[in-house]
Amino acid sequence: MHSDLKSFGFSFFQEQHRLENQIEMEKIARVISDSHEIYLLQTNSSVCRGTMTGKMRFNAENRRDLPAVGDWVVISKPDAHSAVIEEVFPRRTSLCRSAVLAKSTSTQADVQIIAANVDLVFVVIAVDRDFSINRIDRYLALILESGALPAVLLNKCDLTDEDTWKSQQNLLYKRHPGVEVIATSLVSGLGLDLLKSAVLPAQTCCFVGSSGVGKSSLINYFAGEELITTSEISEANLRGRHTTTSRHLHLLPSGMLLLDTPGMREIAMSDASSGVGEAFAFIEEIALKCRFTDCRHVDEPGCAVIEAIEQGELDYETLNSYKKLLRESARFEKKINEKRRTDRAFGKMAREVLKVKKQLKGC
Ligand SMILES: Nc1nc2c(ncn2[C@@H]2O[C@H](COP(=O)(O)OP(=O)(O)OP(=O)(O)O)[C@@H](O)[C@H]2O)c(=O)[nH]1
Ligand SMILES: [Mg+2]
Ligand SMILES: [Zn+2]
Repeated sequence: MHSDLKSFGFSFFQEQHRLENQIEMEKIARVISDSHEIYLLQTNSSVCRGTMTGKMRFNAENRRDLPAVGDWVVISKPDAHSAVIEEVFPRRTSLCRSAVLAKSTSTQADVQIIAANVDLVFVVIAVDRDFSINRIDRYLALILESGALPAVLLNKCDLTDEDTWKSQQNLLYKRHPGVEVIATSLVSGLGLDLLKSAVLPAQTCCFVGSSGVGKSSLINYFAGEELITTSEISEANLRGRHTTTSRHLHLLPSGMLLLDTPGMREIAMSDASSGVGEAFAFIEEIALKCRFTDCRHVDEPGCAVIEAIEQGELDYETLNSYKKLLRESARFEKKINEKRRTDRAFGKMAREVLKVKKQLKGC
């Protein structure tokens, strides 16, 4: 199997940064897996374990500043088997979700990077038990915000009749006309050739979705072997235990670069208002014709969106999902801004304490 960085997706974007900053090729690696801040790194010639420098950890204002799977990083190698991450290359795309826990206070707002520098993200849905249009809206908004291209895989089509998955597919085409929706089944083979043709070599593709929908099984299928452990949906996964527990980027012999992620129970919005706008571009286009530029599309006179609903060109459900996601993004943005202010105030205080300590030492 090739293991040079180009097959791992090193492209013009990274090369430009490398040249501008005069980074030697030997010092570059891609993060192919992370588990509690222990990273697996693919270098030009081998795979090694890596950690980040203390300075990087200390300077990180939030989790966005830490390395994530898919990142290109600058490393130093104290020995042949380990590496230290010194710097992260600018990300071309970064798929994030809110890491705000339901019960957390506003100061705990943070983002979690699901994957960096991904080109194409497949939202995997199991048609028999997992289809929720509002959850798909949410995924699409976050993917579009990330800069990657989204697609939906309606998997396990063998478990429902054709009418069921076709109506899910049509609903998605109507709601998100620009998004590819591929119906697949690993049992009947449906859609697998189409899926294969959607994945280009050296393009990084990521699979996201709930636990048990078949993300790892799809990657195994393309690998042609049991690369990753998968499991029957058991009591354990129904209670929320996932078969895949860490993110891992796999380079398959065919040249496919596929990133497996653990199932997500909750996909909370981060600051993604432009992604929401992109996912619902048709609503934003109609809204351009509203009389007031700050129209909330509730009961304002001259609201083109309400008019579109009355004319049957748009349904309430879709408008509600759009408004809900925008509200959630705005709430998150507010929280993260508050967090930044608190962190800055804390940083200022810490610096002042250090200054006083130094002065005292000098006495
Ligand atoms: N009937 C049917 N079963 C499938 C299909 N795809 C996957 N499965 C089964 O679904 C179960 C769960 O698959 P996994 O690949 O482990 O699911 P996952 O999405 O990786 O789950 P997590 O790792 O927990 O996030 C396994 O028993 C698979 O064999 C399909 O198209 N049809
Ligand atoms: Mg899995
Ligand atoms: Zn309006």
